[in-house]
Amino acid sequence: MTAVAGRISADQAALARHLLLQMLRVRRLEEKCVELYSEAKIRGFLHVYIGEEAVAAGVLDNLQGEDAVIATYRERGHALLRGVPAGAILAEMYGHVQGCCRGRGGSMHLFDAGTRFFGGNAIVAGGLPLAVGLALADKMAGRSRVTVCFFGEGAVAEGEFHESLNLAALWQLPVLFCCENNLYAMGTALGRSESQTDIALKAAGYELAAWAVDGMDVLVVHEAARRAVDAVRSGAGPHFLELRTYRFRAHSMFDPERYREKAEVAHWLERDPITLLRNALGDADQLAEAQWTELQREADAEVAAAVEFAEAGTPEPVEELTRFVYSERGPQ
Ligand SMILES: Cc1ncc(C[n+]2csc(CCOP(=O)(O)OP(=O)(O)O)c2C)c(N)n1
Ligand SMILES: [Mg+2]
Repeated sequence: MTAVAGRISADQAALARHLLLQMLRVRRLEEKCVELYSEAKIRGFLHVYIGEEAVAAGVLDNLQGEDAVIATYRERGHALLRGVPAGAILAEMYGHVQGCCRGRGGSMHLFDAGTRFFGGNAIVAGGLPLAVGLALADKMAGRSRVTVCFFGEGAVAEGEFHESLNLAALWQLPVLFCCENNLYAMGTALGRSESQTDIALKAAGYELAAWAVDGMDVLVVHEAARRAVDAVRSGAGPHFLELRTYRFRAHSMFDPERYREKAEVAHWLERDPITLLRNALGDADQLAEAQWTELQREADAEVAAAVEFAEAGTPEPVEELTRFVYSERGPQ
């Protein structure tokens, strides 16, 4: 595995630039959401993914169209990189009908069956049993699909985590668990709630392959995820990645952040996954200033178009609000 810290070869440069753009797209969208939230254009909860972009970018790049993805309430980046249009995401944040859930889901419940992005889940660990169910269905139907489930390390304290890993291993299901270990569950540091803080070790106790990975180094994440996804797809049973990362912003927009030192945040900011990769590419003469400018322009243009789309949208008419309480498809 070549770390970002190492020199990037010419062969790797195209992939590295591609992943840099993916991370930048997420970063810019998240920054815009913070801005729109402070202008009260977005209401309700907002949990941003800034700092953790290498995880979603490195993992999702290895998936195929028929695979399935599940994430948490910090899921805009996962949705975007899975292929949900930025406009449909932002319109959802505005509560507009043009959103991917007609504005009914909002920040924590993005969902898009077309790209097999099965949420967005506000319940800590709530996605794991869903992922196991999707993987069980694929196994029973003999389909060679992979289900990838992202969740925070806070999920380890929930029963669903243990039940899901146990059943996935017992039934050898095609699922990849991706634990985004950013060291905090709201204001609770991992060591204050878990006697064993080595999460990969804990997962390995369920008899599945589990690796800890530097979640700030997108090339390392990409390589680890490639191996894991290939193994799962080839029938080698469930795999587990503990991606060690850090969120640069508060837990949500309502968090006064009294539980961590500024020096700790500053330390992790030095390992900003975007800066790390940009510098490594520059050091290897694989990213000219004009190329970097172009990547930023591309990410900014996508977000600007998405804002325009969301702003032009409309809320659900009041008379439509009771639709979808019951299925409109009729008996199957
Ligand atoms: C079952 C459940 N219990 C409590 C909460 C309240 N809650 C919301 S986010 C959160 C912390 C989760 O932390 P983690 O899983 O590490 O994810 P992160 O926010 O760090 O990405 C908690 C406890 C919840 N949403 N669901
Ligand atoms: Mg966490």
